[in-house]
Amino acid sequence: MAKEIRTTDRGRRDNRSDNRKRELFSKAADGQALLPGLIISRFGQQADVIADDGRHFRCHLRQHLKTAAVGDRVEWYEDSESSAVVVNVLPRHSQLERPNPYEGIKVIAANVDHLIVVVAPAPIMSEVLLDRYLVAGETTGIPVTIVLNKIDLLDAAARANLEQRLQLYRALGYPVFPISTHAGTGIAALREHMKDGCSVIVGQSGVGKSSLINALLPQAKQDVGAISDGSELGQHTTSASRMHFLPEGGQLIDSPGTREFGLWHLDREQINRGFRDVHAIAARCKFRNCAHEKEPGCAVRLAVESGELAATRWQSYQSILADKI
Ligand SMILES: Nc1nc2c(ncn2[C@@H]2O[C@H](COP(=O)(O)OP(=O)(O)OP(=O)(O)O)[C@@H](O)[C@H]2O)c(=O)[nH]1
Ligand SMILES: [Mg+2]
Ligand SMILES: [Zn+2]
Repeated sequence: MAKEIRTTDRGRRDNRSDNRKRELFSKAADGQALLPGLIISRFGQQADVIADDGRHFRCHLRQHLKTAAVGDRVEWYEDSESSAVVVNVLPRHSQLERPNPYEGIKVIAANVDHLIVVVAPAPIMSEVLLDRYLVAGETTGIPVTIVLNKIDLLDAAARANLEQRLQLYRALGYPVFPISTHAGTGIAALREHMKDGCSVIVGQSGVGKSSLINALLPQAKQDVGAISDGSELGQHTTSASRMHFLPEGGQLIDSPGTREFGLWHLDREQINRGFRDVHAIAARCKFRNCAHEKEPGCAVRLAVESGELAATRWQSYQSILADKI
């Protein structure tokens, strides 16, 4: 089972302290084998790791690995019969984070490939809120997928209206999946989409995120319809983040931290990058630092007038910039 001992330096270790390197070398000198693995659950100073041979281990995390998150590829070793230790987190290709008032940035999930933003006609389908999630999503660099849930509530006219509103997002390059977790509609297509890679589901309260997780993973048994006001957040902080394996392939990370995703303050730079359409058109503004307000030669305002830029997107942009929501 033991893999070759690694004594070479690579990736992130480069900028770690000499102490850290000495520690690794001494570990190797002890004859301990460092094994590759994946964090599938994380709580306190511990993590559940699945080894590449499929065995599960509850591991302690070395002190300096506080930011290790579900989805991280790690190196670990068996300390004794009953104990294992993660000593190294390998470089990530993406991460989902949220600001934490006490500890700075907190990583919610690592190596995520799909950020799934759920919207629904009830409680309300709001472009401003969707755009806000898209801005937050764009800043992670993780490709965003839009899921329109509860289509069972729509008659033909309402359905056509929502499809038309979402056509704008398809044109911007975001895949849109209309589904109903109640009727089971569209779930198979979404599964197919999520098959390669690791997904995280985010969205406003009540859109059906827990219902969707249950539809994708019948054994998940998430609370549905549970009120998630501020008072509930406290209780959730103790529950662990967890990676689930989807039956048809792909993984799903479910973390209490995703509740707050996208709801933090966004700065102007993030907002500019987060609106793909505005960002592309702004390249044609006369002034490079154009605020698209009253500047002469503003291509963005011109695009709003000509209809090239959708009015709803422009309203969202201004409203998010003014931090009105
Ligand atoms: N009509 C209909 N209702 C749905 C559908 N999916 C979920 N719901 C209902 O929407 C409500 C909220 O669903 P949840 O799955 O708890 O929503 P959530 O996004 O997890 O909400 P929070 O945990 O508060 O963030 C529940 O009453 C569900 O039964 C659907 O496809 N159609
Ligand atoms: Mg829920
Ligand atoms: Zn401009």
